[in-house]
Amino acid sequence: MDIKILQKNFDASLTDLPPLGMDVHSLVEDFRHYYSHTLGRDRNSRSAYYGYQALVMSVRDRLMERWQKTRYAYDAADASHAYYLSLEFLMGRTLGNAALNLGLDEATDLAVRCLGMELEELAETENDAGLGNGGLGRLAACFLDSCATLQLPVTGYGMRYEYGMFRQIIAAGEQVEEPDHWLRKGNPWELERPEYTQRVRFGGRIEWQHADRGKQRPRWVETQDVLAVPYDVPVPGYRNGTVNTLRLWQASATDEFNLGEFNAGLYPESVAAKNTAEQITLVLYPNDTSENGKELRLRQQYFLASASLQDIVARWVGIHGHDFSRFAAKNRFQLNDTHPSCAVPELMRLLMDEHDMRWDEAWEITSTTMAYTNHTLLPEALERWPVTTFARLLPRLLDIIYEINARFLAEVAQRWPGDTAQQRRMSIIEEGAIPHVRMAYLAIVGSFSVNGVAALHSQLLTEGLFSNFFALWPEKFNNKTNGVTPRRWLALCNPQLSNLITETIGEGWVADLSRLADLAPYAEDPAFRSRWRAVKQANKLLMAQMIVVDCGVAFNLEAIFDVQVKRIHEYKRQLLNVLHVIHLYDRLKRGDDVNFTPRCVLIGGKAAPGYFMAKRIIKLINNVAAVVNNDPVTAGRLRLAFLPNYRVTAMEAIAPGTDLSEQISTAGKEASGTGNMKFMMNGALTIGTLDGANIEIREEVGEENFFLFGLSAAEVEEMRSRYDPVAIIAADEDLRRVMQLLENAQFNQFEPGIFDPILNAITNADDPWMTAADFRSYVDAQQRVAEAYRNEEHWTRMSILNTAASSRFSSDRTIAEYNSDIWGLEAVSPVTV
Ligand code: 26Q
Repeated sequence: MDIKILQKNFDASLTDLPPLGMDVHSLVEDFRHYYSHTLGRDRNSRSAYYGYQALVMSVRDRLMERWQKTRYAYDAADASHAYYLSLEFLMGRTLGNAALNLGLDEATDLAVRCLGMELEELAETENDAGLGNGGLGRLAACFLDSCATLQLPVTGYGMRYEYGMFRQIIAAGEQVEEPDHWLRKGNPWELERPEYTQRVRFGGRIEWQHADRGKQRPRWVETQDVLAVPYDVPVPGYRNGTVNTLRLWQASATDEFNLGEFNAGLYPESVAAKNTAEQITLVLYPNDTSENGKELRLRQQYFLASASLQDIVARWVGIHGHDFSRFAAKNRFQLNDTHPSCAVPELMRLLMDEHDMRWDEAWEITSTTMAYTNHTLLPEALERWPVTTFARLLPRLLDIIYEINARFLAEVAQRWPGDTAQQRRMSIIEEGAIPHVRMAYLAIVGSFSVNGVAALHSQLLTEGLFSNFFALWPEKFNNKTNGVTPRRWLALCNPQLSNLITETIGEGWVADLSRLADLAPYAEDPAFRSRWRAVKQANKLLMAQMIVVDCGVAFNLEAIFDVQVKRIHEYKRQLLNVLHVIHLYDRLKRGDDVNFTPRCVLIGGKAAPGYFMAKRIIKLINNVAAVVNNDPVTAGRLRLAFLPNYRVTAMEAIAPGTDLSEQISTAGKEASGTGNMKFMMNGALTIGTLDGANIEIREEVGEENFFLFGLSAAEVEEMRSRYDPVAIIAADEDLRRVMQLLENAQFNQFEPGIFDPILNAITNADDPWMTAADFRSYVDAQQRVAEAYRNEEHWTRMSILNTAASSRFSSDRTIAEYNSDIWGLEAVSPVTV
């Protein structure tokens, strides 16, 4: 055949491939083809692993065609685009979610059963993509799902860490960290894109060169360069033909090794540069608060910001040439906390140094395209970088930051004439023995939008941490209460409840969670309640099976499943939870057990490897568990288990089986929380403080369906100066007994003194988390929980009402608000009907 004709057909077929079948038969065909022809396995070598591989290839083909169509549709619509820049994307597993969103869930199930295997056992072979610490990283993943479901042109930019969040093992009650080499078996969900490789520069110095009209032009020279190689991950919307992109950067050395040194016999030296370069994406930092000053972390942050912006700007230039007049109208950058905030000076640098733009024009573009989301109020968590580190690593960026600051401080001086103290307070550069760059201030000054992640959090930002900036620019500040995707966190993780909901109110709720409100009337229907209860019991059984395997503790299915899973942090007060368990244990020991409601308490979460107190709290939980679970007096009535290696996939089994969700942070400290929302969607009741999104959860479900306790944020601050935990303990018989058990080493008989730091923290008048202050109120609320649980019908009614009232906490609602208030994007459908 003539090559010309072949070529023409080939081109046409690239744009106009016939769609792959979405029916069971097409899928089974492909599955068999990949299993036997591509992987070379047969009926004598059935394996879950190869079954998984074959299934992924079949599903992936169907993602690919939609992915391409989505890109074409965005291009054709000349659509505005938003970029979600984040050092973390906590994606978890992909197969089940991809099958659900493509509408292939039943077909995949049947295909696997043709091979005599179970879908679940195949899915279990997939590692979690654990490229994040906790809430902030998982929020980014939920947001991507919602953007694709709302058909918004949004691309995630992140890091392809070779090692994700460490695997947590518990040995002798203590946390041991193991590396998470999640890519070892390969990652079938990513597509390497070497053609879009970018070069990121570090170090060196600035040389000023004469340019035309007497202008000086900076040249950044003698740099150490690192290549950024993108890997694209498809992000399917819910059954709508859209597949968006998550682009993850991997660092790669510019040269394999230094040949000169290699030839001179200096082998280790010859590969040193390669190692330094590739270190950048080697491992995720496992801290969920800023560990300040670590140079590698700043390298990571700049690497992400620079590679992403270069990629975006290069694409713009490819289409529009050097005309940037519409750039600001067409692009938005959402900064996930300050971690990617180097993007502000980096965009300035690219526009000025690489594209010849003048300051004012570059600043107009930068400050109308950047938007910043804050995720914490804790002052110690705010990012600061020593100016010296910046000067060494990113000299040109520091120059630009100084210039941004100078112009900004002039504005401050105009607004508060003569008030130099105000200038010092608001300066992007914090003066002192070691001057620092304040990344949050850089992000605020460089952005047109600054948001918190729950109503209380946003209010506290404008009243406290950022009040000066709020006074200057009130219009910049806004709230975007977090949400979670109902696809993963209800439809996928809780098929039984999903089926019951769909049977009752139809299937529209998955893409429109407001429909869940239609469930509320059924709370009064005894037959429905009984079905609801049966689903919860079935989910409790599944959860208990996991717990017995992973913790070696048998949970009683009649008991309240009382769960706190999240990062271990003093402000989250896992300690308060343990004190309550000790109190219940003490009651049983004393025979104070009339109407005792059986309770099984599960606590799970990782501690930052360098966080001493958090690790000691894990040890306490495990030691208390060992005593409580082995004492015959607790039989059938009280259990405590610590779940090792809490992660996205674990939550998928936990949320459906939980009765009681513990959201017990010191008020004013938890920015939002998102686990609280997952539990609520799955019909758990919340025991919680007036903190973060708990407040909004309570508003939505009604105070009668929420167990409130503790001081409010205002009361916490008001009480601080006169806080006297020793007096509180003395006045509270229950707390006194709990403290005595701890002091008498009931939980550390052979480990003297190990819990002294915890005892000291509780009794310290300066305890920032005021654990003792809320103990009484917490125990009383738990007593109300226990009583409520004894009335099965009433509890079930409340459970239904929680799910029914959870629609506000869909990340679809959150993203719709980001879009209408910040991004202003138009939805684009790739389906040409
Ligand atoms: C910063 C610099 C150096 C090293 C690490 C970090 C770092 C990394 C991760 C700092 C913070 C984080 C993560 C913070 C986080 O997860 N915050 C949570 O965000 C959720 C989503 O908005 C909220 O629901 C939680 O309340 C908040 O704690």
